[in-house]
Order: sequence, then C-alpha cells, then structure tokens
Amino acid sequence: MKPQVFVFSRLKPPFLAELEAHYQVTQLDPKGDIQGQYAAALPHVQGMIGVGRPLGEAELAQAGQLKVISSVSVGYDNYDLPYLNSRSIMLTNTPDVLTETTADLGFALLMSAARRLPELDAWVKAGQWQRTVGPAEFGVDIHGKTLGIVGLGRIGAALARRGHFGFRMPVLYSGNSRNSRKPELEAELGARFLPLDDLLAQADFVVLVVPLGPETRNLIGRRELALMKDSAILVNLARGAVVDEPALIEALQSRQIRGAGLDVYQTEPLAASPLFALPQVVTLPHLGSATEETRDAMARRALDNFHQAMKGERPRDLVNPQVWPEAGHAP
Ligand code: 8YV
Repeated sequence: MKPQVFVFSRLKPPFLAELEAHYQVTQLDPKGDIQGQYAAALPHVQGMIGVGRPLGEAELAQAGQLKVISSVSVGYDNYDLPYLNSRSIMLTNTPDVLTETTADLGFALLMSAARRLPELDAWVKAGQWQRTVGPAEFGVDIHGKTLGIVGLGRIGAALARRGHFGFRMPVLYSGNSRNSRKPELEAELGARFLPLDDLLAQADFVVLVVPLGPETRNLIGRRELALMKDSAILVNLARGAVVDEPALIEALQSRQIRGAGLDVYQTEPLAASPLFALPQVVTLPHLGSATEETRDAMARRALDNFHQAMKGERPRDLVNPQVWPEAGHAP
C-alpha cells in the first residue's frame, strides 16, 4: 500500500504525476469545501505538501499519522512550530531558489513606487497624457539614494547587491538578533549595520525582508513610521503583519512618508482597503517568488524534501531539526 499524502495547493501536472508514482495522492480542490476536504484527508495522511492558509493544532490534531509537511515557500510563519515539535512532525521549506527573483521583485516595487509607474501607466491609458509631464508627475531619484534593509538574510543581501552594484546606493541594514551582523557583506558592499531607529531616520528607501515571528510582528508601527524621512518610501516584501497596517495607512494619508510599495498585507487576499485610494502606494498581490522558473524550482525543492522525509532520510531543508532524533530516523 502506498502511503497517503495530501497536496494542499496547486502543483503542475508533472510534479503531481511524480508524487502519484510513489504515493496515494489527494489534491485539494480549491473550489470545493476546503475544511471538509482537510477533515476527510488528515486522519489518513503521512505527508502533506503545498502552501496556503495557517495550519495549527486544531486541524493537525486530526492528522495522527502525519510525519512531514513540505511547504512550497521559504516563510513558515503560518505553522505552529512548538506544536509540530511536540508531535515530532518535520517541517521543510524552500530557501535559496527564490532569493534572486524575490529580490528582483523588491527592486521592481521600489522603482515602481519611486517613479510612480503604475499610477502613470494608468494615467496614459486613461487618455490623460495631453501635455509634457511636469512636477505633478515627477518621481524621485533612486540611484545614489540610501537603501535601508531591515533583515539582511538571503533576500536582503541580494537586494543590497542590486542597490550597491546597480544603483550606487549606500546600504544600511539592521536586524534584531545577535547573528544579524554580516561582516562579509560589510566588506563586499560597504554596508553599515545600524539600530533600526537610526536606519529608519537615515534611509531613503526602507525595505522589509525579515521573517515574521514574535520579535518582528508590528515591528514598524506609528513610532517607527514617525522616525522616517517625509521623502522616504517603505517597501514590504516580508509579511503584512511586520507592519501595523492602520498606522501605515495614516502615515501615508497624512504624507508623513512619501509612498509605499507593498507585496504583502495583514489579510490576504486584500479585497478592499483604504490603500486603494492612495496613488502613492503600489499594491502587488504577493508576487515575490511568482515567476514560471522560480515556482518550478520551489516545487522541485519541496518535492525533494518531501521524498527524503518520506524515505526516512533527513530532508535538506528541515526547519525544525530538533524533531529529527525523536522522529525515529536517527542519522
Ligand atoms: C510563497 C512566500 O510561495 O516563500 C514565501 O515565503 O512568501 C512566497 O514565495 C507564497 O506565499 C505562495 O503563495
């Protein structure tokens, strides 16, 4: 009997076929009764693969045989790690393969907000281009401006390189843990480590790329926004909950900061928001890693992790290595 697995987000047919060769696969139908499908599948599954809504104790308590969840994402803030650890359930993610594409998108967002691209694209298409552009359409320079990166991890470093080598931007960075300091990037890019408050006060572009966790929830609130320059632009590539969204909306409405480029929100999908009335805000639908090549690479990496875990091997991207010996597969 093949082990039963539950695929809880869309996988392209070749990836699904690969899983079907090894396991008995149930794939979530997003148009059907979502909760009902989870409830029917969970008691029987040994493995789950996908990306999606938060999964906590209430649901996973039904999955008595579950050994591994392979998330097709680098972020794993939607899982209750202490609970997974208490059950010795392995969690894997997909680092590295999305770093460059997500940094590309971060820069696209920064540039779109600085040069007001979506707003002016809509302006042209609405037939409003009836004279030479003037101050009402001007943006702000990007090259040579100070780039502040909050969280210089893999994606943060890729952004810093784009800023430094492509746009001659002085790079500042901050982070809130002891291993936030990156001497090799300081040497390579001349990046300067600063406390968050100082970074906020000095940067022209503040880009958030920290993982969401207890230390970073609402990291940027009313007080922090007030520290930023009134000419500054905030870019959020991380998670919506890193920013106090109502405070951001107020700061934008009152022109306390110049603009924002947002890929993530406190509630997704973002169906309606005061942000929609603000032309100085670029709103993207959580696109960070969403390219053909990168999503394929993420699926490949997630499947590799999944096969390893199901075979009893230690998966390459095990998020919670503390469960490894207890998982009964001592290396
Ligand atoms: C996800 C992401 O794939 O990897 C992450 O953490 O945010 C994205 O790349 C996305 O959440 C899928 O919907």
